[in-house]
Amino acid sequence: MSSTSVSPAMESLILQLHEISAVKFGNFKLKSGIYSPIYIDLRVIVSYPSLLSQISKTLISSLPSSTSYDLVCGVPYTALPIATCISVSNHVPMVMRRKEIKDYGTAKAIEGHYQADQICLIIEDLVTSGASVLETAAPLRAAGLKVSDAVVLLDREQGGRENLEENGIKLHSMIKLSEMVRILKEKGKVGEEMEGVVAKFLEDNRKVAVPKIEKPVRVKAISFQERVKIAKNPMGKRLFEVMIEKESNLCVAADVGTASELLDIAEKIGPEICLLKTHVDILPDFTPDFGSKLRSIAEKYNFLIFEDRKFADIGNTVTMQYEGGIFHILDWADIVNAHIISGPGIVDGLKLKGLPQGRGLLLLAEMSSAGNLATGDYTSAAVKIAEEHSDFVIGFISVNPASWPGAPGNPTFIHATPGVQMVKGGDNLGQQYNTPYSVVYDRGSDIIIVGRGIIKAANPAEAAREYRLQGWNAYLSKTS
Ligand code: 5BU
Repeated sequence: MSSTSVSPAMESLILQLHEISAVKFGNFKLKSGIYSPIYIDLRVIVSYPSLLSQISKTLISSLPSSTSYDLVCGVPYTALPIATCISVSNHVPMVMRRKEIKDYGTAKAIEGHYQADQICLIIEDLVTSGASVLETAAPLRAAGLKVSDAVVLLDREQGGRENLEENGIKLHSMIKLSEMVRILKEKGKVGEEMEGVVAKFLEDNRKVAVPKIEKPVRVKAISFQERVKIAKNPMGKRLFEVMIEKESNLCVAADVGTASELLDIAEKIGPEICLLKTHVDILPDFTPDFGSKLRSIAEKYNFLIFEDRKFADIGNTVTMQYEGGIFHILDWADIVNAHIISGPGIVDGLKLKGLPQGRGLLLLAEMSSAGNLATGDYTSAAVKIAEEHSDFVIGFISVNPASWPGAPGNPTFIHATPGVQMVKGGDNLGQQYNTPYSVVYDRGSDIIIVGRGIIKAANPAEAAREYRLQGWNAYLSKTS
């Protein structure tokens, strides 16, 4: 057994835990499935406020001073009151991980306000295999938070430290189980025989494997058939209809070298897509009849046209950019998109021209590129503007809408996500890719936007079909 010295404060804490029967000796089945001669039940500490406060203070002060964090999150349920005390007395905001995701209202895995890239410290009462800490770390990480440290009252010394280390989490424990038993023996609270039984148990169970992490039960997503009924903008409605008719939630980003190549690729992939995305300003051979040519292909194959213009100016200027210039985008693009950097006036400007023509607008709520600034409050501001203009705004360019506060949000809005390829990765200019399944199923988007994954493929039509099937199957999985 360890002979490390334990502070008088810690000794007193251990004795108090024993006093309130938070530490019991016998034969107990643990969460990991193994039987243990010692059982620690810290749920009772809520009945002893001064002990709870003492534990919270000792826990936080046991952390190395180099540990930094912006938020704390307690592993439900036992560590929730401990995390709350730490949050309140140290003025650190807390987030809560839901154990069950509700099937009504918002279906969030994480409650509370946070921003991607914030560092979240996990608080736990005791660690055996580390599984509970990992179950909490997974949705925090999925929401974009960084998790690198967990602080725990008691380490049962059964592999938790190592299992967490393998998952990039450093475990800080206030006390080890062997130390606790040693103190209790020294203070005459357990006999020598029981101390031996516990020591043998620890020896025999040095490494408990992490049981398979159970994912929280996911709420069935609302089908496009339901959403089309409530869509407010005719173009948004039409997009839902096309997706249903073609069983496609694939948008191809036709970033090819010339207008003729673009028309050519539109013919090839037309049957597979619900939406074709253009960057008309990259086409050196653009002619005024480009729009009508593309529209006739779109009619033939029943897809919509989305010019990825990313308007960003004041309302008055964008009316002219939308309607005029060389490209006359308003004449041929069913859908355009806009940044909200200039404020809601941009939507008013575009709406002035677009709404009478039956057009729709996507707002850039997030972007796919590394280090982009469309996060947190910016994303929430986009949602607010969309709600205020839901007659014209049909949805968002999103990356991880499932992580937004209030997710899944208003079902009339469509989420379209760029940065999609068959394997996760990126390019060397900051683009970041996720797979069709993770974008639609895990991240809660509706439409996958795929560029180079299809247009650079040896056979774009075949690649488009493959992406369509992947995207559509992910949609079917989340709605069934
Ligand atoms: P890629 O070849 O699949 O990386 O092309 C992605 C397309 O989506 C490309 O046309 C981009 O301009 C567009 N895009 C994006 O990648 N990320 C964003 O956040 C937005 C648009 Br908005």
